[in-house]
Amino acid sequence: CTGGPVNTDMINLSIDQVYDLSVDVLSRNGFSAPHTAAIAQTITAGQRDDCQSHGLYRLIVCVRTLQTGLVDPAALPVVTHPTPAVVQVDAQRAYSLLAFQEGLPHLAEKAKKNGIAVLAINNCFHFSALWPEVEAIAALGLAGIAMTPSHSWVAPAGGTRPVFGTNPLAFAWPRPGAFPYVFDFATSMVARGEIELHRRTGKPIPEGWAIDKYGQPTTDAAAGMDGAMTTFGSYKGSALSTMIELLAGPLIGDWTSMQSQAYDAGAGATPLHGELLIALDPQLLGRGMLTANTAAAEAMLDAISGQGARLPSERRFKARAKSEQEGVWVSRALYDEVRKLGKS
Ligand code: NDP
Ligand code: PYC
Repeated sequence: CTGGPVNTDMINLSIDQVYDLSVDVLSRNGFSAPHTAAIAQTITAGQRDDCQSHGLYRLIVCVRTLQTGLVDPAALPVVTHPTPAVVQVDAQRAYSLLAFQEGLPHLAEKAKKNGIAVLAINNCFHFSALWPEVEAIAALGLAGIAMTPSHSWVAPAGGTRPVFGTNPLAFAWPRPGAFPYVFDFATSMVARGEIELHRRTGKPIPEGWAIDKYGQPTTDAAAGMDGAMTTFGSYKGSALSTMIELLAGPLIGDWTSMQSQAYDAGAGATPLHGELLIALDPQLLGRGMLTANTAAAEAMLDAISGQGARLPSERRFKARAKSEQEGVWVSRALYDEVRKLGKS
């Protein structure tokens, strides 16, 4: 989700301006106040952290999806408690973010009672990066894992026809007095949003990201979107993506990416499916040695960064600090397109 270089075609916005613009676009287009706030917060966080594929650009996708009539802009999530360690939130075909907000306190409470807990979100349209959610879990002192399917855009390693979604996997580990350790990546070579941004700006994509509809490697973003994206790490990414389909799909009574794609039937809406989140409590699982365990974890993480290797999310945390000081840079073309969506 990395950003591009800053140049004269870009304009500077404060973080508050990004949030206000998001609220304006979402509310004018018909999202209810709670959904508007939840979506605007996540889009603002994405732009602030220089995650261009999941920042302001996603407003265009949200509005386009709303115009298909498929997403419910106001449905309230319904929370149930099937077991002491499981909270299930039915998003009722609205976007996922309000369902996550509703489910998070229950997830944390259950993890702190049981050592481990699961939040299953069902029936949600899902456009967002997963790091804000695992970071929120880590902020409560818990380790967090999140995963979700999407639309079947990605071919399995060794194949040429799309089966998997871009299926992100995110993990956060709470660290004393520091940002948590966080990774969050698509199990495809890149997020679909990244290829879409290349297509929109007419840039070629690097070799290896996608194949065309004849199964041939391509550097043409549109041809790659018509064909199939590839998994990262060959058969390893393919297997991880399969796991995500199973755990965040049939395991929790929800759709695979193929089912989401079939339901969409060419409408071009955000994918509709489930999301699985797992929280683990280091206090309860650590055999009473929290201080020693934390020290061991810190020593291991320091051994990574101590040799100059960068930790995932370091770029993002640096971007966050910079944005908080200087605001964010947005391409004028994107800004103009987004602003038009807010005009009634
Ligand atoms: P990237 O390949 O850009 O990076 C993903 C992760 O790897 C980040 O944690 C990033 O940290 C880290 N990273 C990148 N480069 C390095 C490096 N050199 N050393 C160490 N760590 C590194 O992202 P993707 O294109 O795979 O995914 C982007 C986003 O898209 C994710 O947030 C994901 O959740 C979202 N997404 C959402 C989907 C959905 O259905 N909702 C579907 C697919 C993706 P940093 O951020 O600091 O660069
Ligand atoms: O960028 O791959 C992606 C994506 C799919 C759904 C939301 N983001």
